[in-house]
Amino acid sequence: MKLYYSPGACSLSPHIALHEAGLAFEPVLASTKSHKLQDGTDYYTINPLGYVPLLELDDGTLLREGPAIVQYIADLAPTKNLAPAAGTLQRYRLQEWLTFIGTEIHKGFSPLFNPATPDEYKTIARDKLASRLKWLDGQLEGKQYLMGEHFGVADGYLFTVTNWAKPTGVDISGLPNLLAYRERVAARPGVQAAMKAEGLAK
Ligand SMILES: N[C@@H](CCC(=O)N[C@@H](CS)C(=O)NCC(=O)O)C(=O)O
Repeated sequence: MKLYYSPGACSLSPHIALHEAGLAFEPVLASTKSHKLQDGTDYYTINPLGYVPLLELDDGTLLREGPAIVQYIADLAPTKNLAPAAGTLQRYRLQEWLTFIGTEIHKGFSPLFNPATPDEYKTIARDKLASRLKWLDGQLEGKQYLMGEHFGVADGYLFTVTNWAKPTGVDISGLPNLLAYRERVAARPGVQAAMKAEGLAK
């Protein structure tokens, strides 16, 4: 398998999932700025949408969209408990989290990275994110991970997108459960390995 990624982008989430699953894969850097691979290939010829993550299976099949990709990875390594079994209520609970993270948090941050976003809108986006993150902080009270005791693919995704709080000026210093959770996730060897591979940790 190949994972098309850009350092620190949302593709860190499947990158973490692949390390946590212990699967063999080739990371392929696809810059979100130049939309080129390191060998100069135009990334749009691989993903016409131009964004990461993208997973290329061994038979050449392409799978897009982070929440789908991480569930596919989790299902390849069922003994790692990265996702509850398909068809169970807990699996829908995971999808509930992945959708929340994707639509309310991930895409809440996106306008803050866009230099064309007017400052007034950035203020609105930061306020909306702050309210979502405050609710999330309450949800993490007394929990190790989003789904309870086990680390799962939603945790890799939430960790990835909350990494963006600092560079975008979203203040999470008053959210003790989220801060402790982020430290717990960051300390995992699979997370460290993905961070190192992307040049985000030593
Ligand atoms: N809907 C996609 C969105 C992915 C996405 O927003 N990727 C960003 C990085 S976090 C990207 O590659 N942006 C560059 C671009 O859109 O050209 C998913 O959830 O996987």
